[in-house]
Amino acid sequence: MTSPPDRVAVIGDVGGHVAVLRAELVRLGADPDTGRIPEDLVIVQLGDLVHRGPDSAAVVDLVDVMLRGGQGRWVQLVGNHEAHHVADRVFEWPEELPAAAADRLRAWWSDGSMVVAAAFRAPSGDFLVTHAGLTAGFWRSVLDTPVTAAQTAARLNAWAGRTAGALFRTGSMVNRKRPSIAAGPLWAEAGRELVPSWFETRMPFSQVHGHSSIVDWETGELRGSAAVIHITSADPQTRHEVSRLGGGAIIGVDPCHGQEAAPVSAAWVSDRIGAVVTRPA
Ligand SMILES: [Mn+2]
Repeated sequence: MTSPPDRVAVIGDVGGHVAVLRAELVRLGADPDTGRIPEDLVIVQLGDLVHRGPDSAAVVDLVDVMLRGGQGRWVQLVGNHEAHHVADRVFEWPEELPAAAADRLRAWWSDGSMVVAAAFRAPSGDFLVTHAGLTAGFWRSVLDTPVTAAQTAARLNAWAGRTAGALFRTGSMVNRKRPSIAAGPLWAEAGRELVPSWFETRMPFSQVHGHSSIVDWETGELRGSAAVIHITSADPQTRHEVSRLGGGAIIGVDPCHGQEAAPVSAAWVSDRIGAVVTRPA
């Protein structure tokens, strides 16, 4: 990267919907055919590229174009659906990815093209981006309370390329476990684990995540305890939700695609930013 970018766009879960991803890239001024990304922009895709929709292999191909053509301005994070192919399996999934696509996910993981976390600093705060969000319990007990988002991203990215470890710790979404305030950053459920985990702890920075939503976007209903609902607001035009806590905000951008694409989805775009951190320090 030659100069610090002005903006970061965080693209939520794609779920095998290549047409949705292509359209969003064009909207952001990127070129899905060459991978070119405007020089003032960094794009972070927060994982769960594959499964559910019809075109998982095509999504992997498109992201490969962006990684090659984006001059370092595409930051690919790992989601639990990528982890299913690059690490020990912790859940069953009925679909098989074509072997070439699964091989490519493994290559990204082993060569450092796909990482765990990104961090950036904007006028509105210091931000950590992970697939499912960082719970207070994981931040405390596994990461030892790093103070900045950049330090936290560096500690999380120390797991990049590995196939086992605390990174892959599940939560209540697997095997119907009880909610855990120390669920891992690939699995924490927004309404029952991620947001409540920070009720007793001042957030050291803000976060952007995908993976799950507090809002049922089909009905507009908020799911969770009264305390969670009280601090959360939702924008049905973008399918972004914001929970305001002491010390920062938790911003959810999972549009909740199913086998069919969600009717609306949009990248979350920051205000002016400083450096993006994706590698271990
Ligand atoms: Mn997920």
